[in-house]
Amino acid sequence: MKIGLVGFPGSGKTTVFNALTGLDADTGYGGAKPGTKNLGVVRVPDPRVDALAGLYSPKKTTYAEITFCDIAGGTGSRELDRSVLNSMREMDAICQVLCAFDSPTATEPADPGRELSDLQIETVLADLEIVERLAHRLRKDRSDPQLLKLLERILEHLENEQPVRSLGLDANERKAVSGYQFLSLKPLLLVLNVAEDAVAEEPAPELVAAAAAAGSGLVPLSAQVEMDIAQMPAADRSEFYEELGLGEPASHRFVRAAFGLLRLATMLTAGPDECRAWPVRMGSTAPVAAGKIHSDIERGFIRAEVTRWDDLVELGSEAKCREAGKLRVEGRDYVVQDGDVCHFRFNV
Ligand SMILES: Nc1nc2c(ncn2[C@@H]2O[C@H](COP(=O)(O)OP(=O)(O)O)[C@@H](O)[C@H]2O)c(=O)[nH]1
Ligand SMILES: [Mg+2]
Repeated sequence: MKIGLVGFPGSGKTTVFNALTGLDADTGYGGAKPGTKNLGVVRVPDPRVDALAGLYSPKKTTYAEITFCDIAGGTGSRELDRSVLNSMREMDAICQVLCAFDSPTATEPADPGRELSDLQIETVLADLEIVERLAHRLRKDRSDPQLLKLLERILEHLENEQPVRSLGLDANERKAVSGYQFLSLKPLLLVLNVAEDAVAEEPAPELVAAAAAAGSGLVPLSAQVEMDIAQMPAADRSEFYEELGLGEPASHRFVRAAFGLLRLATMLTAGPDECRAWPVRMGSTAPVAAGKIHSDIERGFIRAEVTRWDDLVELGSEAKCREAGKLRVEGRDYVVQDGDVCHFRFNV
């Protein structure tokens, strides 16, 4: 899964990137050329995988991963470079960093609400351009009246300056337009980058409301503090988190919010070879989830043997779970639940 960090210059994208990845990309004003990208991969911490690994002592333990892409935004203060919009299309989700700290070099006070609406307008206009062109073509050649009807609904919403995300498309409608990579339909997570001394404060109610209206989640954090701690030796970090009353690294809070926003559930597999977390879309049936592991398993799917991860850890083995009636045999219609440990039977 790939999440793009975007925002206006100086909002703190690269600082957030460093905080999330523990890397050391260059921060500061005016440095990065538009379209420059930093890439970093973060392991999703998961105590369920740890517990299963404790049980099986597997040769390999694999966590889910998120790739972060810090996309530099351009030089004007309220404009994004075209290359940024193009890079955003390649992402599974967008994280906009909103500046809420008063920076010594800024000429105006921080206005995160305005940054949110400015970027929203840019993505809405970019989508509008595509939808107008498509709708025009479909009106002319009359090849797909059903798609045209859907596009006209989207067009009207965009003309009202609303993101496609808030239109409430159903699963089939989303599928019908998924190839167009609408920017304003991509899941959006907002990071509110606050001053060091404001971490404990609740975000302003107007901003919370604006985030909700945009169909997005809001995670407040102080990027500078989090970056400084993330770059310390691991052994020193927890002391600082406690001292600052932060409890846990921002990356943990961020990753949880991102999973919820992307509507991902974690399927687990466990055994002496490997214990592993697999992110699957919520609502995935057993064969579809199995296809994440290998397309052969999806194709030859016979059944899934499912235990809950905590039952398995408590009872100690699949055999014990079977005896205790805690191992279920599920067919191809079964919808995989977050925290299911699945063992698939399949024909090759
Ligand atoms: N005081 C303070 N400064 C920050 C914070 N986050 C970023 N900065 C500073 O703001 C400047 C711009 O940050 P940077 O991450 O390079 O922004 P980008 O242009 O969005 O990548 C840098 O000098 C950072 O050190 C923060 O939470 N508090
Ligand atoms: Mg930067």
